[in-house]
Amino acid sequence: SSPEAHSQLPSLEKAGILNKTKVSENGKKVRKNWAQSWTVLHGGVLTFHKDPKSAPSSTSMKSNQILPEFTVDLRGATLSWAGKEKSSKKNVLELKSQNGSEYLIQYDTESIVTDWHKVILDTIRQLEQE
Ligand code: I3S
Repeated sequence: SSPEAHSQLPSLEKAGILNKTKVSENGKKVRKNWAQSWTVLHGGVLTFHKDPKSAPSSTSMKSNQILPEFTVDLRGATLSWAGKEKSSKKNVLELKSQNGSEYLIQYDTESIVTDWHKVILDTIRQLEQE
């Protein structure tokens, strides 16, 4: 592809509420911690924000402030529907980043998850084309 195409960020954008947990970090399993997250896809990066309810409220940090918790670079990432062995929840996606972190993404409304599945997969494919 052309240098111009390479410098172009993926155009797909989406935001919404999902349930998410990290399940491994740098190839090492970590304990699940399911929490709701304001999730934003922009520029080929998925950002999960902290649940405002769980954020510490101090004088310097208003409890209603939305703070990023994890960012996942979708370049080289893989996405699949998680099997029953990964979670007892329904509509669960498994996202693996190139650097060896794995996340589960879930929402009880199936159409919400199928929409995210499509947009994340399309973004991964856009990044592969560069
Ligand atoms: O894969 P696991 O270990 O069965 O995941 C469950 C646990 O993380 C559980 O918490 P603790 O065992 O740490 O207390 C969570 O409450 C469950 O939600 C996890 O399983 P699901 O099937 O919901 O992903």
